[in-house]
Amino acid sequence: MTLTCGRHRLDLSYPRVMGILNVTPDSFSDGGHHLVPDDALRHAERMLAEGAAIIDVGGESTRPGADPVSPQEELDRVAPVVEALVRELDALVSVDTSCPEVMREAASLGAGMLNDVRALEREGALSAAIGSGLPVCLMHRQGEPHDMQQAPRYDGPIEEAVADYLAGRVATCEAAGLRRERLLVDPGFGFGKTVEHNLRLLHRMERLAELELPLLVGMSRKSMIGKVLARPVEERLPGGLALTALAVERGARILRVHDVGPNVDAVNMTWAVLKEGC
Ligand code: YH5
Repeated sequence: MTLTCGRHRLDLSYPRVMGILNVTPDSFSDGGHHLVPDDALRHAERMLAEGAAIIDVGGESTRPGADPVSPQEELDRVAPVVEALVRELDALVSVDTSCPEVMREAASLGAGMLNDVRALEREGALSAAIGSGLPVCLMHRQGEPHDMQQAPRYDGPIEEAVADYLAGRVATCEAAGLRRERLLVDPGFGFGKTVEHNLRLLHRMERLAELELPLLVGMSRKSMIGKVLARPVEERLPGGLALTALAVERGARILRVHDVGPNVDAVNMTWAVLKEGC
């Protein structure tokens, strides 16, 4: 129930919140192409004060239709921010990357976790992750960001497809020498899934709990909320809080979110009720 994340230990005996820190040029920029680590640092500081246990730093936009980013560009975006968060805030930093070079550099800069939306499928990623010594989140997806939302379909129940895929990746990682104690799994909401797929996957998430690994979920502001409620991205927080409560009830142990304070309250309130059943 405790994950060793570099020099940090993460207690997962209760659900924790991971704050999202995007370092793509459209998020922190001075109007040109210079990232501003100071803004990123202040945003992270606020998320930690609001109760985030982890800061997830991502330099590749994996939104549907996003352009690919070179490893060097991703490294240039992510490395200064990881370094600053570790040095200035002693934060538990997770790095949202599929790129082996970024994994290695992040680990050497003091990151505590790797978060890979491609579940270490890129060439060299599995051995880079093993070498990092860090825990890794393996996420399910169908297709690649540029085409994944075109016509997602699954033969049979989606939760079975997702559970089978994740079990297969866990087996591959273990066979390569990545210890089970270092793995987390994530159903990958929005990654090659229709709204109906996403809703069913959350409804049946107990199927994924059968993998007996910590479950991480990311639904914050995603289009499943937008489509059900007909809300633009800036009005999706209440819908997201409902999903957070349901995910906690169905076994999620890390909630990856933009709005940390409100989600910490939703998690803690839900947990207070669930604890009564222990
Ligand atoms: C995830 O689910 N997602 S990046 C579209 C949006 C809002 C948010 C407005 N990295 C996940 O956050 N890592 C991303 O619509 C992730 N799990 C894990 N482990 C996409 C994202 C987003 C996309």
